[in-house]
Amino acid sequence: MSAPVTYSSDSIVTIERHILEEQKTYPEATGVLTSLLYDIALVGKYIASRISRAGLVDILGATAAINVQGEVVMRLDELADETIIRLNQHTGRLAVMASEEHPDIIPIPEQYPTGKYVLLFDPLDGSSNIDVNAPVGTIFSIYRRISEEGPGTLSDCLQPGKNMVAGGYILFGTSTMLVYTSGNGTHGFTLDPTLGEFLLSHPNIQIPSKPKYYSVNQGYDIYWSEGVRKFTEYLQGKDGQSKPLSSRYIGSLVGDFHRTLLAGGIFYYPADKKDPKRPTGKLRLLYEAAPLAFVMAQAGGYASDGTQDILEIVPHDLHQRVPLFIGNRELVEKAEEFIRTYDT
Ligand code: P6P
Repeated sequence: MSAPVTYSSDSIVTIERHILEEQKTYPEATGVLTSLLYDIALVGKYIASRISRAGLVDILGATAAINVQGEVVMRLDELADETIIRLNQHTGRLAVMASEEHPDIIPIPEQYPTGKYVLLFDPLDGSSNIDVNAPVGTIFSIYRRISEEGPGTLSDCLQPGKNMVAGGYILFGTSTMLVYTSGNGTHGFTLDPTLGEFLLSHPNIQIPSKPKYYSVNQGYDIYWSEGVRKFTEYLQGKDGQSKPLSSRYIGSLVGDFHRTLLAGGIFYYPADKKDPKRPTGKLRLLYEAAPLAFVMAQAGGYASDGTQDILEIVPHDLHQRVPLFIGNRELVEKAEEFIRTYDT
């Protein structure tokens, strides 16, 4: 890993310039990944423009469509999904795509050339929060294809997070931010809507060493394991040893993750017994836990399923769910310790 790119404090750096500077640190780079990241930024600008008007234009309200997760699909979900597909399918950069909104892999139409990368994404996570104006986000991960050539395959998509070439998210909140890593540190860019540019606002993000918040849906603690309950009591200072952490929970993964990354602490969505069809919890490995784990690892944090590093898990299914504990390493490892002690 080469040293992260740095800039003088008074320079205005667009995401395009930052990505180009990063590309220069890889002599073998051909610029395809750079262009792919440009396209992700373009997706962010486009969706931001539509979301900011969501309250005004009649695109609120759920469609009749139900996605593969059995969740009612909001029209903005479909818009984000279609936008990402349409912006990327013809470029010749991708071998295959996969989306939370599609049960199977999304092949590149045969009239277009295929490329060497794989794009997995959750087009608009937390979309149930749109109607209440809470933050929502797009999460993406990029891999190199494993198959030699021609149409990409399911195996190209089922790679462990440690193979990821780049990953990140676009947060549509009080401002629109794009946070990504390509293995050279984690960097945040804020969209200046007047310029239509993502500007470098958070270079080389590092999770604060002093945790501030813990973030979990405590409404479901009756469904948790003993270890998770004990860990939560530890975070609340009920063991008499530790100071309590403050609690924050939005119910939108990208918003809860971003706060954890910038303020320090831990977010977790544990395995729960709420739904027998979902014994490992609600969050998906490929396009939620793994990209966020890569971003967090590059920011000095850690992500686990409660027993192992998220980035080491080899997926067996596109929409596989995993328990997720992500944030300061000391807290995530503490969760693993409680689970090892009480649940095994
Ligand atoms: P719960 C949103 O639906 C989502 O997929 C994530 O964005 C969020 O972290 C989680 O579900 C919230 O789930 O069960 O706490 O409402």
